[in-house]
Amino acid sequence: MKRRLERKMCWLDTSGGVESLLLAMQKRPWLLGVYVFAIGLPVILFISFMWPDVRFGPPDQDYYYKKSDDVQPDDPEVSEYKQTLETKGLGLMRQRMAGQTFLIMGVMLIAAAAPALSTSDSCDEEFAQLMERERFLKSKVQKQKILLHRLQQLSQHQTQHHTQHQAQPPGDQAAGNTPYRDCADVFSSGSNSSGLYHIQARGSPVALGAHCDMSDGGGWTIIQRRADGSVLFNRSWTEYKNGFGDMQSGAGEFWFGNENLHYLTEQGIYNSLFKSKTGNYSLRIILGDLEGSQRYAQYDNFRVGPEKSDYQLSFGAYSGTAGDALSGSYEVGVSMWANHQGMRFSTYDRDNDNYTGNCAQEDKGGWWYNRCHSANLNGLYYPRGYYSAVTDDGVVWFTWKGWWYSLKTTVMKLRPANFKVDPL
Ligand SMILES: [Ca+2]
Repeated sequence: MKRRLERKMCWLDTSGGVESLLLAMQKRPWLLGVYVFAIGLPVILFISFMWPDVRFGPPDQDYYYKKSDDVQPDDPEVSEYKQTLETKGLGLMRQRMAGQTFLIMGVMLIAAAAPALSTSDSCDEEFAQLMERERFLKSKVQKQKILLHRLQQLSQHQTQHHTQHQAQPPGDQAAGNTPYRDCADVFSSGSNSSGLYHIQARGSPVALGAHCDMSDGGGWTIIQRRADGSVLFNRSWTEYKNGFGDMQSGAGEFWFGNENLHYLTEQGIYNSLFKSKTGNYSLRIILGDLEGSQRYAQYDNFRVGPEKSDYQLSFGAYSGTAGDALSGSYEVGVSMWANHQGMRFSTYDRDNDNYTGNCAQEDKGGWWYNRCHSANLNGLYYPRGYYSAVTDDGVVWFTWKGWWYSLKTTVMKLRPANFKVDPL
């Protein structure tokens, strides 16, 4: 339907007008002869019809005879002959008129058809251009459809990702500006539901998923979780460096990663009181046994150094209910070999401890071993609590359950010290 309309419009637009005729003659010079003939012949015929005395062509013998002055007007023979000649002249004139009529009709037909013939080519060209334009637009529409389809797929993917990882609350990150520095930043931006969020600590080259605990006062960035022994914690240096485990589910076991720990604790954006660049994070450790009891231990100024220091550990004052296992200050003499303060991180494939052997190998985890530990939260998971083994390789917090009890649950989480008044 659309093509037929286009063709009809083309004929209407180009079949008339002096301009189109001139254009047609420019393309086809022989049309000039047609028009000269079409105009000139009717003029000649009109003149010969109106003024018979004007002759075009050779003399007519009968006509000259009829006009001769030698013939006597009163002669009967002559009169009869004149009548015959007049009759013949009338017939001849009628024949001429009929011929002229046919000629004029023919010329008119040619004149009428010529513009149409001349314009048909230009119309076809225009039609071909329109068809080409239509093909071009169709291909462009097709490309746009493909692009739109891809954008829709991307949008769906992002929506699924968004749903899985918690809706991002309004704030700097949602506005595409500064990313969340930690879970306290997320909490301060208005989100108070626990789950996985994207954060990027200052200095960190990449953003990463972090589990945020918005209970317990909110704003906690979880750096370690043990829950059921489903994840192996006896891992290499690189794995501890980058982090491992189940970050997707809300209760999965994982290690946040030493590199991330370093960047997270290095940033000093929340220390408004002391303007200190480092050491302003509090570490809170929540421990649970098989009987359902929970204890906690908290340390101020928790910090993990860069990799060149082997992720050296430093922490401040202890508070809590589970005892100060990290410093080993619970018993005179113990801290000499069980204090984790200032210890460098060790894994089975990188021994940075103070022991002649390899603590990480013996105690089945990566940790800031000394010689070797009184806390081994990344140790081997024993599902029944109390265990017996060659070494104290369980999930140990000595000051609560001793070396031979492996804890059922552990959570290590960080929050800026001046985030808010601690509810505990
Ligand atoms: Ca060693």
